[in-house]
Amino acid sequence: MWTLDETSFDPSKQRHKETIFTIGNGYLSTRGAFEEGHSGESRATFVHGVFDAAPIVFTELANAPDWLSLQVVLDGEKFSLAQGEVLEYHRQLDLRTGVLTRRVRWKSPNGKIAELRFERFASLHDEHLLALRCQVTPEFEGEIEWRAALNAHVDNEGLRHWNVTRQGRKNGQTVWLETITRQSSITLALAMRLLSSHSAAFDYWDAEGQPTLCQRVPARPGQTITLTKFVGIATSRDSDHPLVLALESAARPQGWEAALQAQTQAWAREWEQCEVSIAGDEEAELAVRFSLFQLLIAAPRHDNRVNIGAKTLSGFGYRGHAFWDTEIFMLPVFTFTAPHIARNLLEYRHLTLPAAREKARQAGYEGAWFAWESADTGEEVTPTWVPDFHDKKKLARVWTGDLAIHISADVAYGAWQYWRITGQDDWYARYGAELVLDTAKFFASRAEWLEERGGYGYRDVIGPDEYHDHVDNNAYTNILARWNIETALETLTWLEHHHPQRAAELKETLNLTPERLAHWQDVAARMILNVRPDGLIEQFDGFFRLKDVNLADYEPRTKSMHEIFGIEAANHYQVLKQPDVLMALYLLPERFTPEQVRINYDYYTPRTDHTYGSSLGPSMQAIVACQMGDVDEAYEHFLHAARADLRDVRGNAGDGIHAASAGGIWQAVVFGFGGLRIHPDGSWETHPRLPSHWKNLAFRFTLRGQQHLVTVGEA
Ligand code: IFM
Repeated sequence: MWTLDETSFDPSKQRHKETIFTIGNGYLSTRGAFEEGHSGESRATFVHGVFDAAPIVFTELANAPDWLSLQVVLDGEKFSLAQGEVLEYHRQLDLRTGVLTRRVRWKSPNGKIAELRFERFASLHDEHLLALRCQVTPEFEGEIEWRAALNAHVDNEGLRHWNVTRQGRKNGQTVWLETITRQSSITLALAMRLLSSHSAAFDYWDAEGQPTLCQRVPARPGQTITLTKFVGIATSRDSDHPLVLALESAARPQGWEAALQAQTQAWAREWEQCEVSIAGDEEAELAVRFSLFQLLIAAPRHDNRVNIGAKTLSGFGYRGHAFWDTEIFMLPVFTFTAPHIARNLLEYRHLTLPAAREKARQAGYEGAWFAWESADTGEEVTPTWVPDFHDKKKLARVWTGDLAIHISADVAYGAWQYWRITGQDDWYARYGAELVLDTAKFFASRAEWLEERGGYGYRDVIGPDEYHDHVDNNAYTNILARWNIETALETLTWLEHHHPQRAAELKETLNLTPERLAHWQDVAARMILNVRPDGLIEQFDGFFRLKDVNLADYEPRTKSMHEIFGIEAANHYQVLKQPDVLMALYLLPERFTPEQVRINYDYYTPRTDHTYGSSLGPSMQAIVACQMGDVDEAYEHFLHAARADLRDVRGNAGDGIHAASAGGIWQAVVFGFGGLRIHPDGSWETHPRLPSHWKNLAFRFTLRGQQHLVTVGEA
């Protein structure tokens, strides 16, 4: 199944639907708001890298000037779903082509009937081009008026980011608008070129910040009239002359059909890399394709200075900030299907090394400590205080920016995995190795010798399970930190053999003296891992002494256990927001036996808040369940992840796509049900475990430059 369909409009679901009908091209995304607008909408376009200062969250992606705006006036009455009567309605997002279509048969309050068909896409072929077409077929005799605009009067839920610098009309059918962000001084230019099926001249309304072109055409019953709106968009991040680039981009397409053909071909090439099909389960197939689509429209193709935010470019949630969600959940999708995108995302981390080093230095450590929430510069932008969910008048302290140190190992893991899967040695020598070495340096300096435990560990951290903060020796953190340090030592040996000059350079710049390397070895060898003799790993020091809880006693519930217990009290219970120990076991399968995975799976699974905890959890839980052979349970978790956005089961999809979950859905299909394993020597095999109703699963992946197609099940 390739389409997402909506056959009636329900204003109460508007924000959710705007999110899932988001279109984009890796340069920007536009939420699925209506061209004509609707009250209560959350209309937004986000362009990668266009951040501006904001209170509390430090910086946020600025909602760009609106390019969609189009009013259709039928014999003096403005088309709007808020009035008149909707006789027919169908909205469809075609994931194969990235085109969003809406067809409405509408009766105005005065009884004028017309069919309106809107189509739009953000060109994947030309990332500075946006295209919109409206076709109106009236059932009355009279007049139809188009009012097409560019609009700088937009905001981020109340906060305005734009000043208008200039605007104008280039020729009869083209107008333009230039704006600048208020604090970061990023110029953004838009140019709008209209093509009409009717020859009447356009009037220009020079409204401040809203250049508008209007055309009135005669309406005849059954005769379709068409308006095409091409919009060029560019910023000072792309060019010294963004207005010129915007005008050129808007002028380039020959017409709608030509632009659409280029779009269709570009998407066909995209899907060739990563297509997944599941016979026997339309919901699962749509969910994985939708997830891929959402990741692909957020994935920077030509820019290594940006990352993908936790809500992609599809909503205001998390303000465009990027987390470990990228390296652990989304990046594998790109590493295995579109390595050029993965490389851009990792190079962003490389470019933000100075900020990561500064963060470590300011806290009294060495090496690179990446920001838990990262935006344009890589500086820490995690809000320090946010409104408490129990009482919005109170503030709650957010500790992740101070304590979630595992982010550095997550970045290192992403870089190392990219190397292992793509085999790009030169890239690793130039970029990846430095990420791995400098994060290891951080972990070695942050480790404390804990005399009473006879080992090294990390006090006062937060692991993936954020229901517990200020914990000592979080299993995920310690396991990944040890892996990071060991991998750095191996990396250095590899560099010395294969890229001796680069090895010497990095030893010099990172001050990797023999004493330091000996210390790394010691830290890794004597890292506290909290493993009991039977293989069960304690999530952090003292976890097993916390109050145990039977989550079934709280059912039915509609809230997370964090909300039920309260932020402070949740610390005292053995309840997890998301898998923690299991995540480490999943990422480093060579280091744990199946028996050890089983014992940890059995312990932690019933203690995890799968339904209302983190959206990052269910897909990972599904993968480990598959590995355990619990396919039915795996499928339940998978469906929960699959429905986070498509059915809004968590009630917050309006804030934007759950990007980590989207990446996790692909991983669950490929590594979980498909059972794909890559061995250290570069060979691969599959251990499929398909749900009984899946007749066939097929997916593609690329390993060391070679594409493979895996098919499992009935031919
Ligand atoms: O990174 C996640 C975190 O693990 C759980 N809270 C939400 C963050 C952003 O998705």
